[in-house]
Amino acid sequence: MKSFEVNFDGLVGPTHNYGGLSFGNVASQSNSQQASNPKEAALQGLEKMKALMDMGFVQGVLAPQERPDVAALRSVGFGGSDAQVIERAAKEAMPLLVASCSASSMWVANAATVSPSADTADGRVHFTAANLNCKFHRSIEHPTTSRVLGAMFADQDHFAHHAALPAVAQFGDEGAANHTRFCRDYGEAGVEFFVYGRSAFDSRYPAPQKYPARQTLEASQAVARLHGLSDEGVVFAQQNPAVIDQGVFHNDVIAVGNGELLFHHQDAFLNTEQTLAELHGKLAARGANFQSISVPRDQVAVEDAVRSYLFNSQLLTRANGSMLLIVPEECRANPRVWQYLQGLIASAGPIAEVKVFDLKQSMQNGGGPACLRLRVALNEKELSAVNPGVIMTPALYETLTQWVSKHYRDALRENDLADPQLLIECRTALDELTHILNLGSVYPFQIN
Ligand code: SUG
Repeated sequence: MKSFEVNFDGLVGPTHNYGGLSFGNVASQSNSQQASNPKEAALQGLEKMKALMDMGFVQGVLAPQERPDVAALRSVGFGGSDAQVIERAAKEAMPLLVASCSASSMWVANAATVSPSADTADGRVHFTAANLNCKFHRSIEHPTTSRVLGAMFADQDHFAHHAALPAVAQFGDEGAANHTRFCRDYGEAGVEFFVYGRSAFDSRYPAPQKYPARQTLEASQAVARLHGLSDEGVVFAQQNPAVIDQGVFHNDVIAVGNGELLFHHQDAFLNTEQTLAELHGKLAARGANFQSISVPRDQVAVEDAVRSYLFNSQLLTRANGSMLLIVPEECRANPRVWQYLQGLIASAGPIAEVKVFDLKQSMQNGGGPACLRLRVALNEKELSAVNPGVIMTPALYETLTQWVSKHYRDALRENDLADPQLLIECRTALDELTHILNLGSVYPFQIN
């Protein structure tokens, strides 16, 4: 049976703004308080989805969330009508209003961890929504994420959904941003690679000193257990704490993998040789020929990787078997990174082509091409069981582009978040979206 890797991209929500909410994420901190352009952000994301669809990849779309999250504000003591809740939060606790307005669900690499059916004990595709509990503005995503994923992958014969892990720092889970799957073919059993930033219960593991390590070993192990992965099908590795302290807040800021290839920075992992050897051995046992490309620090410093998001790229296998790297415009703007990429293409290795996309609106919050997509490997049968409303087509692209143009503002500043009209605009847009994508009722305002 044929199998595919489907990229589900997060559609940028109408409240996209620069709230400076993510300590440890250099872009989020340095662009705090700038005016954002939600319309441009959403259209940039849609352009990427369309381009991948036009290249022949199966492309999906993942809906944004209801923001401001009035329920989150109510849960911390703001009462009255919805408009009063927003007004009071704006007056008394602006940082909480900003957090409740974040469009951060667009970075769907953090929505969930997904294990394809070829890897799991019960032969179903497993999803665990990420609790994202390192940051308040992200910790409020998972209930709606679960409902949206449930509406997209509803068929219980093929899809199994797990609720987010316990909402404590010891089980900090950031989803697929710290998870990579290697395989010979998407439909064959592979090896799932979990990268964690620290151990919650074992003090022998080093931890970063300056910035938080969002993903714990214990969370990664829990996800592997929930998904029914075998010991032969998993590798756990610690991220280098020194790079977390330089702004590498997820593994997908320093490494990307696809098929049999891992493309990573020399300083990405704590025990690089051991990690690569384990991946090689376990993949060899699966009949796969694991390869890695290590980018040396004297060609691309960690700082350049963080600024350019070289590794937050999408590594895609084309029909002819060669690989394509989708990078953000910031890679072309960085002379060292761009020179490295020219050399990489000229080397006649597995990566044959680089394509550049303008994702500046998302990048300014630390979200590159890879953050914006959730990968789901599916066989033909599973693909036909996915809600067809969320699979990108030329007609859906047109409809979504018009929907964005109709409902989104082209400038948003902190003061605008206090406007109760913004909530009405968002709900109106999202209500229409659930019809376009055929999701049913998934948002709090549709349920309560
Ligand atoms: O969680 N930024 C996101 C970016 C997530 C990127 N995802 C991956 N690398 N997979 C985060 O830090 C910033 C929001 C703000 O500051 O307004 C933010 O949440």
